[in-house]
Amino acid sequence: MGSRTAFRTCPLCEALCGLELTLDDSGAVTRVRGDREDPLSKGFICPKGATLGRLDGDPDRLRVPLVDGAEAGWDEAFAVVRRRIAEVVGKYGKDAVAVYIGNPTAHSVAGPLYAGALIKALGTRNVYTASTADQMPKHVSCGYMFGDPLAIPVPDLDRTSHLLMLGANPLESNGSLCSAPDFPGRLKAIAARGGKVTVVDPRRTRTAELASEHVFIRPGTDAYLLMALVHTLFAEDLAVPGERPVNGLDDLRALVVDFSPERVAGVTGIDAGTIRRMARELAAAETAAVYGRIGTCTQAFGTLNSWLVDVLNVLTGNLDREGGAMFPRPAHAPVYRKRRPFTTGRWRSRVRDLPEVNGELPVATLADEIETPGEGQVRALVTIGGNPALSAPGSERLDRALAGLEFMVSVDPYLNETTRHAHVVLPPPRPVQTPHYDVSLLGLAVRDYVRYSAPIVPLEDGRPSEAAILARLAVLASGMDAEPDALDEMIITSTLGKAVAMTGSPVAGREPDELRKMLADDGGTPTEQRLDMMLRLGPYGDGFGADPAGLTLARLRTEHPHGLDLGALRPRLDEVLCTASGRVELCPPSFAADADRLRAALDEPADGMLLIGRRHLRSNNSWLHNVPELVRGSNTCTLQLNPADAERLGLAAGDLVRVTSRTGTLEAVAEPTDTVMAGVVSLPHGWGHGRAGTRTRVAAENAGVNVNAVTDENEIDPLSGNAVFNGVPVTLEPAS
Ligand SMILES: Nc1nc2c(c(=O)[nH]1)N[C@H]1C(S)=C(S)[C@@H](COP(=O)(O)OP(=O)(O)OC[C@H]3O[C@@H](n4cnc5c(=O)[nH]c(N)nc54)[C@H](O)[C@@H]3O)O[C@H]1N2
Ligand SMILES: Nc1nc2c(c(=O)[nH]1)N[C@H]1C(S)=C(S)[C@@H](COP(=O)(O)OP(=O)(O)OC[C@H]3O[C@@H](n4cnc5c(=O)[nH]c(N)nc54)[C@H](O)[C@@H]3O)O[C@H]1N2
Ligand code: SF4
Ligand SMILES: [Mo]
Repeated sequence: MGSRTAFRTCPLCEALCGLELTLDDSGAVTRVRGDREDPLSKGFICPKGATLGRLDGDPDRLRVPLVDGAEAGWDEAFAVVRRRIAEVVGKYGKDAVAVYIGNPTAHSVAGPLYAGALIKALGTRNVYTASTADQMPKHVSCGYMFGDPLAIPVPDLDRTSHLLMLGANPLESNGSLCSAPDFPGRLKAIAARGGKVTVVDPRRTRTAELASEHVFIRPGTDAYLLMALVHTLFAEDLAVPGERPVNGLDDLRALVVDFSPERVAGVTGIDAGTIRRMARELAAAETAAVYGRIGTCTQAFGTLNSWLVDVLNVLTGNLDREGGAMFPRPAHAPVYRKRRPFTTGRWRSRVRDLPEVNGELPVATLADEIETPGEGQVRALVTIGGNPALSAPGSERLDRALAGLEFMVSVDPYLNETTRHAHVVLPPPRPVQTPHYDVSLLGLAVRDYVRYSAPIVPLEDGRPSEAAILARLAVLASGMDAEPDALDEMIITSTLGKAVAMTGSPVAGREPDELRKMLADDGGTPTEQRLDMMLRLGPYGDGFGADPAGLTLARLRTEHPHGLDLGALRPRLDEVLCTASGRVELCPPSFAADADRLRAALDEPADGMLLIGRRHLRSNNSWLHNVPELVRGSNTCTLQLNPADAERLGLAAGDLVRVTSRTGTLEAVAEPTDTVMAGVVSLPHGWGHGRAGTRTRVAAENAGVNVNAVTDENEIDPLSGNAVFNGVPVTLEPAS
């Protein structure tokens, strides 16, 4: 049998590795290797990427729509969705239809390009995403500090000489809000060039082991540590923001006065001398970057943490300079765009009165909105690539709530814990049939880089791409009687219309029809034409011929099939900054006010056992447990605890332990290990498979337990609405 080779970006995690796939005549993937010619990943690959072929060819993947559990044609399935959504809107109004968008949507072209149109067409305020179970605090902190929630500085890994990393474990996760293939190699290189990596984590992770120094911290107390670091910089005259335009320096100085290293040592478990040394090292380093990830976001003080991380970057003069924390410049995002300064709370949730953030409401309150009767109650749900029945805080309650919806439609390749509740499931095609361009992630990469992967295997007749599925949902939700392509046409027309009217745009003053024709002349699907438009209007684009050497999608496809390196990150704060004041806001009033909550909790540290999460290299949230190669071997869904705690509780390795919290109870296998600090227990998320009505056979045999049965949907970071997965108070006892 013949075979062929194709190249594409791995769609599974934020590392953006280039892959080399071998396919047989039938279009099945027979081998996956790292693409050595990819200028960013240079052949790096992990076990997940290596098994992409198994995921792609998974026999449990749905091939046709399901309507009430039975296979159906596409037209029939869309007709049911149209009718049922119209019914719910007719009876209860637009807010009765909620949307939940999950993590894989951030890795697709379809999500960023079409989900917004769907939300607009539905006209609902009930928008939920995995962001409020993840990085929303970072959006809020960057929104208020820099004016743009998407202006997230990333550590300049390849040039920094000092990296302070909190709540991140890139040796398992491969990095997040910092796209860097071979993150481990890049960390090792810091030490090799004489630099230092310090890791702050309640567990001695593989990343901590690789680091120059590991500092244990009590879960949920990073804000105290960060406050004390800022305190020390001021107290020792080490705060030097340099030329950067900043506001609020004096307010900040006053705010941190109470948080001396001595004052926070007890609550954090870190002695004052260590904190002071950490601050001095940060200030003394030639270049340094502070980087906080999910361990610091999914906390009661998630926004304060995310803010203070960048405060440290500013105060040590490292924001927006080589080797510090820098803003990538994605090729598809126009820099001439006008932006309104960021604000939250433009509307509030009905039941718990929680503020809207970034156009959405906290997933932690989705169950409230479904269960609580009254005007505006959620009666229908659209999910796109999400599994909140496992991933949301307090998810067992949400799982029950989903069962009570009048209508639910899911765009998802699997019948899993969430989609089993859907009346209609619309499966997107296989990864190799799907175009790939990282709209959401290229703006977080450690070098400016761009890559487009065209589909390798054509779609079967009549099978829509995921983009076409979302476009069709948007069109039907708007009540239009049009083809899905009409949506792309509207968006292209409106974008070009704005671009020609805007000073500073590369096409200012030109004729939109002429530009439209140039896109059409290059061919491609409507989705590709939109990508082409974005690239051509972007900072490296050809400006529709204005810069003949500039980027177009066609050029990227034909001349750079392995991706294109656009260089190391360059300072660009002036391009990014869009606060009302035009300066970096170092001490936004709502953050300063939230520091009162921090101060209040200082004298009442949580006692008892605290639960945190963890990730394993061979897993990816809830949905790679159906790949045999990734679940083979020892059980990773164990409750890790310190040997001293295990002994006190009479638990030995392999014993079943009952974990109880305010919201529920679960039983897990105990794994005593001194990598976890005393008083802390850790259980990974994304498990708890094998439920009735699911169709993921391998996962069912490796079910594990759902940690979110004991996390608490009532606990959130108030500024961002983000879920609190770390520092959950639990009690333990041997299970009989
Ligand atoms: N293999 C694999 N890779 C993944 C994923 C996966 O599930 N598996 N998921 C992807 C997704 S969606 C994301 S968002 C990223 C996340 O990427 P990372 O942020 O790197 O995620 P984790 O590996 O969970 O690392 C978080 C660390 O925070 C620590 N931690 C817990 N509580 C606290 C605390 O209170 N303070 C501090 N300082 N640390 C704490 C944990 O012990 C853990 O080591 O990973 C992505 N990559
Ligand atoms: N306790 C605890 N809970 C957590 C976390 C934690 O650290 N601890 N982490 C949180 C984080 S960071 C995240 S991001 C969330 C993730 O939360 P979710 O996004 O809700 O959950 P996933 O497990 O990523 O589910 C992904 C879904 O997308 C589907 N899917 C896969 N590929 C595609 C595709 O190409 N198209 C479409 N349409 N669907 C696809 C899968 O079948 C699956 O149903 O979980 C959060 N939950
Ligand atoms: S590190 Fe991430 S992007 Fe790279 S191969 Fe693994 S899953 Fe894919
Ligand atoms: Mo995530």
